[in-house]
Amino acid sequence: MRLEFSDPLRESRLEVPVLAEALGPVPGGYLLRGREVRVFAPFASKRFFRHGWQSWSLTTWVDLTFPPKPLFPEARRPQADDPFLLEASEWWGSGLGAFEGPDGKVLLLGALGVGARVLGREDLLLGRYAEGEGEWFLGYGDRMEVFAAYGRLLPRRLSKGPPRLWCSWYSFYNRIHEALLLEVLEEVAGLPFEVFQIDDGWQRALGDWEPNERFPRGMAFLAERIREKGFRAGLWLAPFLVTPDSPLVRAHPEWILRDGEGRPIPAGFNWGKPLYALDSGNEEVLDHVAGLVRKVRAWGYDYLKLDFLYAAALPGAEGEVRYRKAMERIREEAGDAYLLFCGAPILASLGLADGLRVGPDVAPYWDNEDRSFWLQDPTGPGLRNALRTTLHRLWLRENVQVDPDVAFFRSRFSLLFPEEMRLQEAMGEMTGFKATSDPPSWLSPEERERLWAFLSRDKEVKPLGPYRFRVGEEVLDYAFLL
Ligand code: 9PG
Repeated sequence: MRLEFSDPLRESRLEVPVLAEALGPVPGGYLLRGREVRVFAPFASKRFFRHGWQSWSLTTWVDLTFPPKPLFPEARRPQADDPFLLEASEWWGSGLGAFEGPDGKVLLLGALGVGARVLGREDLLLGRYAEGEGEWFLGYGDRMEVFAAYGRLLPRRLSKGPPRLWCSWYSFYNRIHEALLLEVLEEVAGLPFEVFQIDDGWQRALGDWEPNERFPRGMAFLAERIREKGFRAGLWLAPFLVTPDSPLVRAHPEWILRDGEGRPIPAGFNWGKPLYALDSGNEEVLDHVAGLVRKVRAWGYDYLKLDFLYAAALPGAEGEVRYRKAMERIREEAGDAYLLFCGAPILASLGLADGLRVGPDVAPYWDNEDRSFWLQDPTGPGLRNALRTTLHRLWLRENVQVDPDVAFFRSRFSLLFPEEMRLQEAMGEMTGFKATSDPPSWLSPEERERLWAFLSRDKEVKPLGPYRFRVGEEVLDYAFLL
């Protein structure tokens, strides 16, 4: 069958052959249906929009002349992307894929259900659901309009006012303790933050979500101090992640996600240890995680950063239906708490998350070349990786509050140049999600002034091109980093 795209203004017409059941036209394109759909671009394209699976996974336009390179070490693949995408010798994307035509217009194939992948090969866009059938959107036209048309068909949840927050991770990492956080709390008290979020480092172990010895008065105590200052209290959790030595693994070996032979499915490698996932299809696991959410809410936390969520969807697209059910349960349990999903399968999180991290971690440096170049890993911490993937997911702003990760204002303990910091700061301005980890005591008076302005003033943002934006009075160009 041939689907016709016409552009009345420019009197152009494009006929696109497809192998799929067509359900009819929708604004900006057509609806298709099938387990597998094939779309043949009537033009040769080298540029393919490759959408990574979860928050940290590479999302950018790739050149189809060069096949994907293997990511090392292998032990890190499960936390970098849908393992299938990383094992394939061709360019597959998660949920959607697109070609850029000779005139700069875009032909986009995007799944409307969860658990799909899209291959880009020569003139072929091949979409496939890992399990069962589903619907697809096929659109052609101006790049921004096509992505917007697709986004309008995906689930939405827009909570009011993206948050302004202080987060402990990118200054102290896991070396946090009660006295330190109380000190920072005093420092930030005068600044227009809404949330004070405690990150990784408070818990006894993965799977053992009780305060460690560095938090002698407990987490409810801290939440109360935070609220006294007029902030909402935020807490980091990785609810579906464990390490082989977690007490939870000994107590409930049957909760671990395993393959057909009973071996734990690898969930990555971090904190110097291999990672395992809890089986999100197991009702007892869901009860356990729901209990955890209830517990931290009762401690007084109503902003939850739920991290490493891909673990609940492993082994990849095949696990997304199960993931979504699990997260629906958490959403219900959390009530009106703000849920920031991180390390999370992107499309399967829409409609459930309030905030969604859409790129890798930032760091107080531009790039770690050993990891990005020699290990061919575009998901490691650093501003360059974070900006690249975040830029290509800004079209999700109409569906969820997108979190570009924190901005830096400090020169202390940082290798960033002011121009680099500015590029990340502007991401906060474009998304409205304004966060930093800088303790005010690390800042010079000018830097503090800058942070104050960032938090208290919203700037007008106008796209001038795919990678150029006017932000307030300034024009920022991100094209060089791609
Ligand atoms: C806490 C951190 C912070 C951060 C999260 C997440 O190995 N990895 O691939 C990997 C990726 C991201 C990551 C940690 C490890 O960071 O994004 O904001 O909360 O966890 O540990």
